[in-house]
Amino acid sequence: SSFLRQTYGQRIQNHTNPAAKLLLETMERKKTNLAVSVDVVKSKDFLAIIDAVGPFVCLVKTHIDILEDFDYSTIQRLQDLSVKHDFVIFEDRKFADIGNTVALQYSSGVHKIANWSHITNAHPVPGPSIISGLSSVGLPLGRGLLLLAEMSTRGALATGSYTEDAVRMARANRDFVIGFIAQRTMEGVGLQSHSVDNDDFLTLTPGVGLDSKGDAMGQQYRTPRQVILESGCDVIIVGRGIYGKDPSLVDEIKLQAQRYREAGWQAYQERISA
Ligand code: 5IU
Repeated sequence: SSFLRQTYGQRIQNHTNPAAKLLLETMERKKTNLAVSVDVVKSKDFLAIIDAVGPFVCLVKTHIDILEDFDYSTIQRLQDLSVKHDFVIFEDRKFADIGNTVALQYSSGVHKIANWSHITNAHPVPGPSIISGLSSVGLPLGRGLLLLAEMSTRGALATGSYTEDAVRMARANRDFVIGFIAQRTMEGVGLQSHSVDNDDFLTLTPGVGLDSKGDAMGQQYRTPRQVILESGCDVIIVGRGIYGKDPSLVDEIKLQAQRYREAGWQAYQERISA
């Protein structure tokens, strides 16, 4: 039977990767499948939003390269908040180069992503060598990788056989690849119809909004219910739907985080009891 009927807690045993286990444990412990994506350019706003949403999320997704006043002390503060509020860190780096280059981008530069981000992600476009490059850095540190199997944007090219090949690449690298960024579960994708899928991957899904259908730059939003219950995804990733336009409105940000958390958890409870 499907992994989608199991609780997050039951699914911990299906995983060996420490980052996958940590995420599932956090979801079970805090009773939340909400991740917040914090795309703001000032470190002060970045940290204030994370401190506000921290109690309600299992994971915080970052784009560390958009901080205009970045210095490494921001990372220390992010890590302190991750301990204070008990959430996993996911740097949405979307690596896409040859193995040797992504290994350097992951370990080095000013951001040193592998040092602090439990989870990162990569485009499968270069083929399996991108996984070996990243895993040479990340696996010894207990990190996990998500492959970008699909995207939320209108006209995305990651569809059909590209998506199926991404899933095959993941199945061949179960130690490091813990799941997908996708719009639906990849369970059974690319398998013969009679074969059983033994690989419990995590599906993290951006493009989630309760009040808007999209933005002016191709983003498309679906509701937590569509994502978790109807499409079998595991984590909803919400950005502007939660922090809106004004990062100083801390009470409003907390209210929105609670609202998305409830919607996501309700959809999950319906799913496991179906
Ligand atoms: N993101 C998407 N769609 C995708 C992928 C990543 O929106 O298919 I892959 C990122 C971009 C942004 C966040 O950091 O998720 C969504 O932010 P909003 O909820 O503000 O649209």
